[in-house]
Amino acid sequence: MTSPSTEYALSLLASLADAGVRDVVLSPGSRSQALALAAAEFEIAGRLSVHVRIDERSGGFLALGLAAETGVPSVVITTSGTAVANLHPAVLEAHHSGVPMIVVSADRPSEMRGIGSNQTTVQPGLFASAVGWVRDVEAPRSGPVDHEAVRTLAREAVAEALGGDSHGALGRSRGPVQLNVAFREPLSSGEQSLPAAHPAPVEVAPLVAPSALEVDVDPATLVVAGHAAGPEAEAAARALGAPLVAEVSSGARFGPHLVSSYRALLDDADFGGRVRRVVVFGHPTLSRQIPSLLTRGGVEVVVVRAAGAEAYDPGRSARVVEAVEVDRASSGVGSTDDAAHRTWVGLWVHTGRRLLEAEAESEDAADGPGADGTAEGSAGRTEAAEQAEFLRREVQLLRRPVTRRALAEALWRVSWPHDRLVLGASRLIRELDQIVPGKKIPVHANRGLAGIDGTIATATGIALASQRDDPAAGTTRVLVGDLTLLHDVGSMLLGLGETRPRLQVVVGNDGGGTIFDGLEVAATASPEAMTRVQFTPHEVDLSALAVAYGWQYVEAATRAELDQALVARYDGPVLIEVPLSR
Ligand SMILES: Cc1ncc(C[n+]2csc(CCOP(=O)(O)OP(=O)(O)O)c2C)c(N)n1
Ligand SMILES: [Mg+2]
Repeated sequence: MTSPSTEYALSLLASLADAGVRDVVLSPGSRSQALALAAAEFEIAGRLSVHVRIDERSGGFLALGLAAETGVPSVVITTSGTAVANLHPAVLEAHHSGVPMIVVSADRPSEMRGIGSNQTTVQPGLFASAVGWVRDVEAPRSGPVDHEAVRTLAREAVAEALGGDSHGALGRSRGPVQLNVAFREPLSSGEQSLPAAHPAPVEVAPLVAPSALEVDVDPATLVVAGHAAGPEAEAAARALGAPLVAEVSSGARFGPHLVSSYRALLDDADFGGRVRRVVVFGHPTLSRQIPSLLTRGGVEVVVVRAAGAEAYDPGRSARVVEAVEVDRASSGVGSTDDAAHRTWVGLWVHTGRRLLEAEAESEDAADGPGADGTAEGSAGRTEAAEQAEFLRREVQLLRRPVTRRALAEALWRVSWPHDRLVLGASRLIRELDQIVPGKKIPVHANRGLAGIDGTIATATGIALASQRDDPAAGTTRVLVGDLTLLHDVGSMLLGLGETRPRLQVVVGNDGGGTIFDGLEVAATASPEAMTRVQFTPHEVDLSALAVAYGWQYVEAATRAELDQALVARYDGPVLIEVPLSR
């Protein structure tokens, strides 16, 4: 005889799989045993991928990474009590970045709540406003399961996570939902008979009419692509005849309108100062120049609503629209191919490029050859001597320690559209944002709340999903600072039987959080105090951590070693440590 708990769990997982769910992340626990054991059976039957993690915080971010890559809601199953609360960071990030996720939290039945029962708290609504849809399901009783009711509930959960209602209309942003399910003893039974599959994936189609954007007669429009803006931003910049400022994780960092060194240009009166209209896609978070431009007087701001829960509107005065369509006719400007628009875009693009080149040259000069007298002019030399000199310099360069800039450049150089790049919060993502040229690399970053938590788990989810779904998928590389790695080091734990992703964790180790060295207060505060409470120094042996978790480990102290480490073939995940100076 199967228990009502197991019958219900089988029905629920079958319904979620039918509705389109593909990934289930779970952690061990007693109250959730029926769901976990059922999930294992669905995996054997090839109807769900199951990922097991001991730590729910890792599990939550793993689910976030899986959903970020697939666009399909992932399910994360927990037992009762603090286990549920450990999902909170991932749930918040999912809410703010618009990633669909279904939390299925197992709970005590109503008669056991509110009386001090073991491992029992108030679970429905635990995530407060970060979760828009919560259902508290009464513990299943004996008798046949109402499959139709379960199916409706599962479809509603999937639709809500995708930002729609059960009729498929897009109502709000994508994000996390919570299905709290009570279970009574017996909590499961060993016997499992899986309901037949009736796949009918829930689809949510946006029903919005795009708002028209006129091309300006005197060009003064700028397109900003923040995190996850997507290729629409690039297309809009071209259609509008506008320069494109695209953050590194925008998914729009390419094309002929892309502007380099945008921070300096936005600060300049002849560039940023001449902007009269900004069209924002995605969620910009990486510079102070963008919010400052959007809050300046005399600048019209159009924000195309991004995936996250809140529209980006630092000046609280933007026209927020769901989608845009460029309207050439009504502005009277037949084409953006006129001299005025070409000049406007060309100035931004060329000046930005020149600024970037000049910066690169000055960095090369700062740490380049010269100390040993090799930087003198080459007048009067033979071609062969010059060539030899050039090679000698190149070799010397390769032997140099890695700078943040060199690290960012190397990572960008080795990555291609079939790879995935994940960027942790802190200095290194900003380094990439400042210097890397346009290239269609899929870049992910948890920019909803820009936490340093969960980055390894998120990247693992992206690696696992991309490598499962795309036979041509390359390597997932995640670039993190040392504190970001240490914060989520538990996510390096891959239990026996878990798929080992093709994942490179590249850690720029400067012994603490050097981002805080750039705080204004660092100039006047006590250096000891700054070090102790902000930099938070450590001397963790990262190679020993890799050994402990059964990962491969490579130290890349020079540029040559780094290039080699990034393109080498590994069997499973690898930790690449790059020492950086504070
Ligand atoms: C969960 C969380 N806690 C704290 C912070 C604040 N924070 C931002 S960056 C940072 C330090 C990052 O250090 P590291 O990863 O070593 O990068 P570095 O700045 O040294 O390159 C901290 C603690 C945060 N963003 N998220
Ligand atoms: Mg650091």
